[in-house]
Amino acid sequence: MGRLVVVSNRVADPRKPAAGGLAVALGEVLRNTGGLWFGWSGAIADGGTPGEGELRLQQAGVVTLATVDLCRADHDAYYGGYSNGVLWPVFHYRLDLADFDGPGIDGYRRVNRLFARRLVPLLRPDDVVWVHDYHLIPLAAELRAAGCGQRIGFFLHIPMPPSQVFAAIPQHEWLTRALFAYDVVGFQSCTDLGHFVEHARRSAGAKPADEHRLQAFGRRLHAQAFPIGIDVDEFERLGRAREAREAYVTTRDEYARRRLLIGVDRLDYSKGIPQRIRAFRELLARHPGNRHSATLIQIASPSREGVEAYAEIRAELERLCGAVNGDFGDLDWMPVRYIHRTVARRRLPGLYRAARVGVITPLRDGMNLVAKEYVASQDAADPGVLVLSRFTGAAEQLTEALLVNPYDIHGTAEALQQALDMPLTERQARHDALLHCIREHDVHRWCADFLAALDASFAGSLGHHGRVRRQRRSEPPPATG
Ligand code: ADQ
Repeated sequence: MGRLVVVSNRVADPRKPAAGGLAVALGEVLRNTGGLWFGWSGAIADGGTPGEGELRLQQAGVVTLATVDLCRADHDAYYGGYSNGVLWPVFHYRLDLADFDGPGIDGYRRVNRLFARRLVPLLRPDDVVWVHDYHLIPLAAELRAAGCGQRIGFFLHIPMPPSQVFAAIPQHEWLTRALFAYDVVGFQSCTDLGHFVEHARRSAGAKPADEHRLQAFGRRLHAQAFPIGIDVDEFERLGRAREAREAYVTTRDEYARRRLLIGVDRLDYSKGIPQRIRAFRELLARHPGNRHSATLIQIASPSREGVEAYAEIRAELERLCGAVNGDFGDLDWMPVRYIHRTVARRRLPGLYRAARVGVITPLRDGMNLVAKEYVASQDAADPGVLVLSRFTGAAEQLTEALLVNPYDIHGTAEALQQALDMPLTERQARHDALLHCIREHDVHRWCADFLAALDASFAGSLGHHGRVRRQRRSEPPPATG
């Protein structure tokens, strides 16, 4: 394989453990190929010119980090406007929250074009380019328009909605065409892949070429599900380290007389946190034996605070937690501990391990890695129980979890009770099966499978086209489209 070039909205220094499993896995391949990681620096240059941004190069060992600053107008339109005001809600089936009338599309387009302009001079002919996530859907089309014939793959970390939902985006045809500029497009689950294939068929008349390939717009695209995993060994190592052990002991001692449930999320409306609090309330109401005992720790890290829908969910959550504590709490027992903070990654395994139940109930989630981290952190001799939303990508794999419909508050409350009551032998059997599954589908396999498909696809597309042709850039329809 040639040099790997990773492109994502944010760039992580793969040497820093705080970067997480994805950065560790990508960092490993980047190190082996002496690769390049390209993306937004995270800096917003006030007063900068739209469509312009300085490129910075920095060495992290053998890996080159290449970042671009964005001006305020570009950042607001590309990141807050189109990526998180249109694509994120629609891809999570939330048409009600999408701001279709906003001016974001122009900035989205401009920033993708800027990234392509800055990236092209850094590329070598045999590079393999791997683009990540919804912020960068049109990047390959921009690179192709600039004459890039390299292998380019795309992985969508969030769900792919059904065709009828996706088609609500005024620019959906442009987005579909843009995806066909890649050689490989990867999805988290078979459900997501099915939605994409159906949409490509309906809106672009795409025809199946062979098992994984679709033909449309004069190109062959390899589309496949590559469920992302965690680095199980790295997470287990974290769990054995001092900070995780301290977090475990402190939490276990503090809640010695309680039965702990835990939820860990970014504070996002897709994560189903208010529904989770309502289900916990229902548990206390319907099963009074849990009073003075069951305690839910909900950690929700601040996220996209500039976007309106996020301020609303924060206020709703504070209200709900306050009401549960007011109605059910006592001088010596607070039923819900809501923490609006990011917990250090090193402490997470200890917290997960101290909890008898992991409550992971998003309304919609591409995969959900917290579910996998919870399983990896358990004591195999006395493991906790995973209660998991059936609307996560993880539910396609983690079938030994207690799968719930998070909209069904009563049903979720009953599953929480079942988890709290589950006998040891059943907990062990389920945990064993879950651990086996997350080991088999870890982040290294995800990385290797995707890159193998990208490697193989190149031969296919060359065979088809004879040589890579410079493509015309396609303009998105106006925002009102
Ligand atoms: P996210 O929506 O951010 O990711 P998720 O997969 O659950 O969701 O979490 C990613 C990482 O963030 C995990 O390693 C987790 O430990 C960490 N994290 C989450 N909340 C935290 C908190 N409060 N404090 C500390 N750490 C926290 C997107 C998609 C997901 C997909 C991932 C990876 O939305 O569906 O699983 O990308 O593809």
